[in-house]
This record gives sequence, structure tokens and C-alpha cells, in this order.
Amino acid sequence: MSSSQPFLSSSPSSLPSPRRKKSRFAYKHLAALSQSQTTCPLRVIAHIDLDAFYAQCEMVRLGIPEDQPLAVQQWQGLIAINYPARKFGLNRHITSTEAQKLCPDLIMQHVATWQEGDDKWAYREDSFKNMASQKVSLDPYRLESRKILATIKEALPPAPIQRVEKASIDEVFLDLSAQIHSILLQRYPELSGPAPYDDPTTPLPRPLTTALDWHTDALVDLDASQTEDDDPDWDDICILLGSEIVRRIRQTIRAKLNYTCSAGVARNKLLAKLGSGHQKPNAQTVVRNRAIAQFLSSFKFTKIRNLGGKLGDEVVALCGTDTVAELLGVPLETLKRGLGDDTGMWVYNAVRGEDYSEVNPRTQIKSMLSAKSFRPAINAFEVGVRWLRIFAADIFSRCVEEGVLENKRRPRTLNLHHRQGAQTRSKSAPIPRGGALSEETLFELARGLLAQVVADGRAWPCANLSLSVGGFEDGVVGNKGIGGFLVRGEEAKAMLASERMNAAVHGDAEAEEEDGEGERERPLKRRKLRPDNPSIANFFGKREESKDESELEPEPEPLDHLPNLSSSKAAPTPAPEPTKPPPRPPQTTSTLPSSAPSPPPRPRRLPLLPLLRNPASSPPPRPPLSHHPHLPNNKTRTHQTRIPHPPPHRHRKRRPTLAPNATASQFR
Ligand code: DCP
Ligand code: CA
Repeated sequence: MSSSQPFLSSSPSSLPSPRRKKSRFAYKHLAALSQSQTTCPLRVIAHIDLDAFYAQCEMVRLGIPEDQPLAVQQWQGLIAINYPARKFGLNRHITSTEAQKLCPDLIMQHVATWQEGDDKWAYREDSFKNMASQKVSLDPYRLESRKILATIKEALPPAPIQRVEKASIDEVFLDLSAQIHSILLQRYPELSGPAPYDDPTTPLPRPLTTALDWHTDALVDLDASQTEDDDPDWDDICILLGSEIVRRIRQTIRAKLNYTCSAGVARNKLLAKLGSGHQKPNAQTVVRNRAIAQFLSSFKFTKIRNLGGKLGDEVVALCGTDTVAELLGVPLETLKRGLGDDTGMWVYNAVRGEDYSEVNPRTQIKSMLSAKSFRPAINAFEVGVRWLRIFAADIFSRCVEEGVLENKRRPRTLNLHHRQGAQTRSKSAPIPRGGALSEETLFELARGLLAQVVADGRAWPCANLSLSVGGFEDGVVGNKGIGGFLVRGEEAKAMLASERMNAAVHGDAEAEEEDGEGERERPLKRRKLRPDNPSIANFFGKREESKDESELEPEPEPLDHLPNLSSSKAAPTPAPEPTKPPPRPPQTTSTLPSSAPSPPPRPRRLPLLPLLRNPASSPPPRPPLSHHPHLPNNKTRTHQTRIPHPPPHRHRKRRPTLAPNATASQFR
């Protein structure tokens, strides 16, 4: 039966039959919900993903009407396309020239750029012609991303109830379990008492609810064994509460910042992420537990988080199919034999909608990279130095966002990568700990590293240069710091004031961004990477397939025992850091969140399968599927639960004037 309609209440006033008084869930599950346990069968996870993010940023910045087709241009390519433009068949694989033919009314807004010799990024009308002398800046989108994240966090209760994981520049996961637990206890007093006889395995009383109002949510059709006449149980109610929370968050983002986003609400990250992409733009999809099998059966499994890349290819090769429906028929033993025990198990679970990965709020940026591919290649030290000036300014401004001026965090190492033909050379240096970190410090160090490359010989022509900082350490604001880098008391204040003054004088955009947003997390969009080829060349390569610039933030090689200006001459790529085998399937990410206390696996730095095959890397035991038994069919109704309607939807306001730094010429 289709579930596009909400549950219907056939006899709201009738009493539940005595047979149906017990829930499938027990008091122990309620307790697990309050602790956001990843195996809790009542768990509720949301994934929020901004619609056509960079394109929306430009539309909001420029005050462009919502129905106007717009694409964000990077040199001759397109990197984001709004939904009105997608109706004309535009996508990321076509050039700007082709796009304009398909949609003559298209606004193409070039991304902001750093220009050689400048100390600040800007929007420039002629950027698309100046690839050789300019470099893309994604700072405008990072700024908007931070505002959105702050808005989401403000709309939620404080930690530890709040659990928000920034997954990319325009995506977050929310674990709503603990918040939903407290709402449940308020709204359903029958749940608040202790378990009878203190036995946590006692089933909960059945909800006195027969009809749930899903508002405008896109509900996924139910599994064949389920009908809309089946009474809801607590998992349905939890997901409904989750969908209310998410709807309010989306409305707040829209009202405060004017962005639309899509969301998925489900019992885990895997399903929530599939849900958010299900109905785009500006919609949220609810995947109820009893709709999971039906929902998943329509997908290619390569759409599942972590199954999109090399692992997905391996599974296709092994099983001769790319559909979930067919993979369900492949025995566990076959998957284990072909992929290794842990990976096989993970794939087996994933296609059944099982995923116990946690929402990790402690992701923090671990490194930052600024890079440029030169076409044509560059041939002189002075030219390279001019680019290093830009890279240093770019990285320093991002370090400021990370809180270096307030001693919140500070990078330990600086790395220079230089590519000539097929050869990449890397040099690194420790960043001095005494005193304040400055752009000049980074620049001078970088220049020294480039000089070393040149001294080694065969530096020209250079096709790619990149500078990165890594090894971020947490500092402590005040007088107690780790290591000697902390600046103390009055010195810190003076330094901060002087940097701000400097920023104001030079119109430094980063100073404007010091706007009190508490969070400094800023991973970029996760990209699918080849897990068996962990080299940094992957990031460059991947990016360069479609784009000119590498704006990624790969982690530099570990440099724990750095000699002064250490050198890794003629290194083909930075070496991957030895890491413990992941206990769970990998996250394919090119951003570098570190996660404490249990870091998510970072397969881009590791050969995936050999590690996953390691028996020592067993995933946490999987709870039995009997957590989610089917309900017996019973149509008894009692009363209807109503959750207050959200405020009416606000429409995007048109902005009459162009924002500062806008490129107006293309605005029609
Ligand atoms: N992006 C990019 N290059 C890519 C993919 C994405 O520069 N190959 C940037 C531009 C996007 C942003 O990241 O706006 C977010 O990526 P998404 O994949 O989420 O795509 P959009 O947000 O643009 O569209 P959607 O509405 O499909 O999420
Ligand atoms: Ca998006």
C-alpha cells in the first residue's frame, strides 16, 4: 500500500484491544535513546543538505530572484547549478559555453578569486579569462556554511543533548535521539515511570495513538508486509518527532538566512543521507523503519554512503549487479569471501539498511591546503614566490577562523608540494612555536621551502604548487597552554587587536568573519576517493578531472619528529600515516576531521580492503535484527496525536540591491 498519505485514523475513540497494549520496544530501549546509543532501535538521525549550495550562496548574495536560472562558474566549467537551471538540462559536466546555449537566460557567476599580488580574494568580472593569474577562493561559501551551522546549533538544545556532525561544506548529520527522548517523556507521561519490577526488558505500554500527522513530509512507501492501518509504535513516533524538529530547523534557516535545504530523517546515517537526496529541492523525506526495505530496494547500492567508490566497484565485480534488490540475494559468506570478513559484513548490513556509525560532533579540521595548477607551467622562482604569498594569505585567513589568534588551535607544520612533470617533491618545516603565528611567518617559511626545491635542481617547469599546514594542536585560551606557542594575557590581547586592526585596514574578509560564531569546524565537501590509493595525488587527480583548482584540504604527511626544514626529496606523494585498521566501513572523505575519542576511519589514506580484511579490525557487534520485528496487524484506534503545526512557510525575499563585492554585469 502506498504511504504517500499520513496514517488514517479509522476509529480514534476506540480503546486499544488488550492484546495490543504492549509495544515492541522495552524500557531499556528508552534508556538507550536518552544516551544516543548507536544500536538503539528507536534512534533518530537526520541529514540536512543545502540545495545547490554554491548557487544559492550567489543568489542570496546578489539578491537574485528564485526562479532565475543561475550557475556558479569556475573558469570554463560549472560547479553548481540551481534548480531552475537544471530544468534546462544543465549539469556539472558541461562547459559554460554549452550551458549558455542550452539556457540563454542563464546567469553565470564566477567564483571569487585570489589574484597574483593581491592580499585578499574578490569577485572579479573577468576571472574566467584569467585562470593563469588567479586562484579560486571558496571563502564566501565557507562563511555561509558556518552561518548555517551556527543557526542549526542555535535551534537545538545545548550539548550533550545536541549532537551535530558537519559532514561537508553543505551537509550535517544530527543525532536527535536524546532530544526526542526528553520530548517523549514530556508528551507521553506513561513513559516516564521506572520499568515495572525494575526490569528494563519489560515492554513499554503501547502508544495511545493511531494517526500521525506527517505534514508535508515525503513519506517513503511501506514494506510489502506493512500497511498504513498498522498502529504506530514508538519508533514511528520518534521519527515523527524528529521530522518536526528538522522541519523547524529548515524553516529557521530559510527565515534567517534565506537558504533552502533538503533533509532525510531515519534511524541511521546511511538511510538519512539517502533520504535527503530523495526529494530535492526544499523537501524532507522520512524513512520509517517499516519502509526501509521498500525504500532501499529502488536504489543502486552504489548510491549508499561509502559504497560509491572503489568498494562499490568491487562489489559489482564480485556479485555481477549494482542493485540493492539483487545484492540482497547474495549470501553473507560470498561477500565475506570476496571482500574480507568485515567489509563483507558491512556490505551485507548496509544493503539491509543497518548502520551503527555515530554522529560525531567533535570533527575538527586537521589541515588546510592552498594549491594551484599552472597551465602553462611556471618557470621562475619569483613567480612561484608570488603564488606562495597568495597561499600564505589564504591559509592564514583560514587559520584565523580556526582560532589561532585566540590560541584555540594552531598548526605545527608547514608543507610545500611541488610538481614537475610526474614528479612531486615535498618539503616541510615546523612552524615556530614562540610568539604569534602570522601570515609573514608562513610566507617566509614557504619561500625557504621553495628555495630548497630549487636548490635540489630540476624545479622548472612547475605544473603545480601547493602549501598546506597540518598537525593542528588545541590550545587553551588564557595562560595555560600546551607547548610554548601560547601567547599570554596582555600580549594575546594586543596581538588580537593588532591583527584586527590590520585586517580592517587591508579589508581582510576574515576579520568580518570573526563574528562570534563559536564553532570552528570547517571540513569541505567530502569526495569519493579511491581507498586503495591513498596518495595525495588522488585528491589532485580527482579534482583536476573536472576542475582546475585543488581546493581540497588533504592531510599532510605526519611530521612528528621534524628536523628544521625537513625534506622528503623526490617523494612521489606525501606518505600515508599508519593508522589502525578501521573498525567500521570507511568514510570517503577528503576533508580532514579528526574525531575524538573514536576517530572515524579515513580510508583515503589507507588501502581499504587489506585493512578491513584484518581480523583485528572487527566492527562492533551488530545487534540482532529482532530489534525491529514486524507488528501484528491490528486496526484498533484510540486517539490521535497531534504535533503542533510549524509556522507558515516564508518565501524568499527579493533583495533590491547588490551586495558589496558583487559581480553585477551578469545580473539581468
Ligand atoms: N562542489 C564542487 N564540485 C563538485 C561537487 C560539489 O565544487 N564536483 C561544490 C558545489 C556545490 C557544493 O560543493 O554547490 C555542494 O555539493 P553538492 O553535491 O551537495 O551539490 P549541490 O549542493 O550543488 O546540489 P544538490 O542540491 O544536489 O545538493
Ligand atoms: Ca547540497
